[in-house]
Formats: sequence, structure tokens, C-alpha cells
Amino acid sequence: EEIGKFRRGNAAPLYLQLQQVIRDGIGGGKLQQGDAIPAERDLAVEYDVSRITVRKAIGGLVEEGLLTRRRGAGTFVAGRVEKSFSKLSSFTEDMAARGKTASSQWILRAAGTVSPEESMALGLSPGAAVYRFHRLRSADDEPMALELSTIAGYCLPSAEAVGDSLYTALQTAGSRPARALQRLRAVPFGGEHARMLGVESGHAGLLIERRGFLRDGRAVEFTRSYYRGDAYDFVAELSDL
Ligand code: 16G
Repeated sequence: EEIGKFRRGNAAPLYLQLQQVIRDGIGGGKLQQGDAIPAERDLAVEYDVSRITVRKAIGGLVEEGLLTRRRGAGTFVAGRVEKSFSKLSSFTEDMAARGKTASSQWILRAAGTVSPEESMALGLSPGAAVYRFHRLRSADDEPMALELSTIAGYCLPSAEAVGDSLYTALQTAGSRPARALQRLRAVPFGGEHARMLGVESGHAGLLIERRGFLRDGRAVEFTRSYYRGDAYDFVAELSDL
């Protein structure tokens, strides 16, 4: 039996059939990265299904990361960024490599003394000077990540030396990291983080902690990057030894 555009009865559940239609649209290029998905009620009418079915279909695709919900704006085809998990690149470089323009909004840019946590992460003595840089990072004006960096005091002449790119400033000062350790884990984005990144509270985000070092082993940076989970794939190449 066929009602509307979907087969009922023994066929796959309607929400799965609707998901397939949307997947095919994305795969076939009918729906492009950043395109808005029609409103719930329009999809319900077009495919002659209930709004509950539409909600379930879209909810599933959002969870998969194929679609992304932007608060107050609607649901869009997610544009995921593939990022190498083993390259010591900067946000600005990552975005430039994809033809996007990086921009940052300053939350904090200040000199201070190392906290116990930072001193452990960077191997600095208590009382050591550090710089703190907190930034909301965007690609083509779309918020992508929140980054909290602590830089060892001997790496920069002043906090104001950092403009658009931290790594450019470090390079100029001759202290761009030559090696780094990175740790990745899943974190739900709560209230303030979610609001700044324009995602719903509870969003499945990624926290990457990077500790960067100079060639001589001294610490440069301890950065916590909160990346949008719907926007990033972390990719690494593996080979056996
Ligand atoms: C990346 C780094 C971060 C570094 C920043 C510098 C990851 C996970 N993190 O976001 O540690 O501080 O780039 O970027 O890759 P910038 O030079 O554009 O300021």
C-alpha cells in the first residue's frame, strides 16, 4: 500500500524513510552544506506524515551529525571540517586550508601568574608568569570553537603581541611549539558554552587539550579547545611499525 510518497505496512518505519530522502538529497547534491531543511510542518505536509515522525527523523540526523540545529534559526545541513589529529597546525591555518576566513572574539587577553593546574600542565614553577587568551573562534563568521590558552611568560613579549593568530605571534617571537601532546574527549556543552557557540544546551562537544613544547622541551602552551561536535571530524593516519 502506498500513501503519499512513502510505503506503509511492512516497509521500513516512516521516519527512516524520511531520513533516507534527506540523506539522498545531501548525497545527490540537492541539499548543500549550510542549506536550511524545510520547516517541520512543511515536511509533514509534503510527505504526508505526522510532525512527530518528522521530528524523530530530523532528531536522528542531528544526532548523527548530518544536520545541525542553530538556535532560533532552524536546522541546516552540517558542514563538517576534517581536522588532522596529528598535525601541529593552528586554527587560522586549518581554516585557510579550507578557503575559510578565521576570526576571533576576545573574551580574555591578560598577563598573570600560573595557577596550580596550569603549573602542572606546563611544568612551570609556582609564581611563574603566564599569558591567558580566551577566544571564541569562528570560520566565515560561524562560531566553531571556544579556546582557552595559557602561554608560558617567556614565549611572548606582551599579551598585546597576539593579534588574530596566536601561532603567528609565537612564530614571530621564535617560540612556536615544535612538538605537542593532545588529548581528546567528549563533553556536553552547558549553558554559557552552548550559548556562545550557538548550539543547544547539552550539545555533544569535543574537548581537545593541547600541551605544546619548544624544541628544548620547555612548555609553550596549554590550550583547552571546545570544538563543536557537529562541525568536526578528527582524522589520523595510522601505520603499523
Ligand atoms: C588550534 C590549537 C590550539 C592553538 C590554536 C592556535 C587544536 C585542537 N588546537 O586551535 O592549541 O592554540 O590552534 O590558533 O588544534 P591561532 O594561531 O589561529 O590563534
